[in-house]
Amino acid sequence: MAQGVIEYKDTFKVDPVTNQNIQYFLDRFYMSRISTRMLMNQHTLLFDDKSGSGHPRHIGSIDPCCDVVEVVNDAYESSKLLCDQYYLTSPELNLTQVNGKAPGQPINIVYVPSHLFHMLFELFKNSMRATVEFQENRPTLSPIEVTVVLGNEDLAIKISDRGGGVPVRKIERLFSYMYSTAPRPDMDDARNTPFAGFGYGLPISRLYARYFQGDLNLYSICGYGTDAIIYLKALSTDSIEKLPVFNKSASKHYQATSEADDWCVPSKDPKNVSKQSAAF
Ligand code: P4A
Repeated sequence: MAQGVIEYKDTFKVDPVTNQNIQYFLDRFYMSRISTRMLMNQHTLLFDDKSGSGHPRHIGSIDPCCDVVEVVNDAYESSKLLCDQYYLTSPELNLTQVNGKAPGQPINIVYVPSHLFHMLFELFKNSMRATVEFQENRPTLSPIEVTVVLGNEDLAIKISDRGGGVPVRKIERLFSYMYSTAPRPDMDDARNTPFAGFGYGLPISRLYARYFQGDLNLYSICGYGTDAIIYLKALSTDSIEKLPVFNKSASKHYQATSEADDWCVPSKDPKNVSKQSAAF
């Protein structure tokens, strides 16, 4: 898929309409893929003759008592391993947990731990990279602050870093298949192999969150740092599989986009500034 996007970009120019169409198509395509893989996985895990394989508490890949903080720690440690290997340093983890439903009790939800790990690992890699690169001249690195909160309806995981942040204008691009597709960096350069290459990490992570009715958002303060928040449903009765449908409304998405924009575009050409002010 990425190769296809690269070849498209090499042949045609990148425009907002194409970006929107590719985003719409690939979000739905990858959501179908997440669902298909989940179904295949459940089948093989549940009907495999090798009884006793897999976790005794799990139902296929679903953990009915998923320890969220444990997955956060696992994902942090895995990302830290990579970060130490490439930068010879890594930020510490500062974790706060608030169980708003049962104060003082551990935080457990019904969830697929591998999906949660995937999202957290991606966000930790981003936060570590931003922190190490932004604070390279400092003697100590600011820790990554993680807050896990279980409420009545939502479970939220906030990952805050002091990695310098991203301008608001560029946030959407971090989730764009088209803008984040770039030819792979030279594999000989060890520093550029696993830690770089933004790839599809963020858009796919957001799909994992949305797959069970959650979401993944980035709130960045340019010049300071970034907060990434994963929202999941606290109740398994709300965690319903989200799937695309392929109908008339879906095909309409590709047709109606060539019309003119319904918002004016500010001109960046300084020659036009006086003309615009004159109009007022
Ligand atoms: N600031 N903040 C983030 C990044 C920068 C960031 C960043 C420069 C940009 C690109 C990148 C990795 C990090 C962050 C947390 C996030 C996402 C972005 O979850 O601190 O890879 C190309």
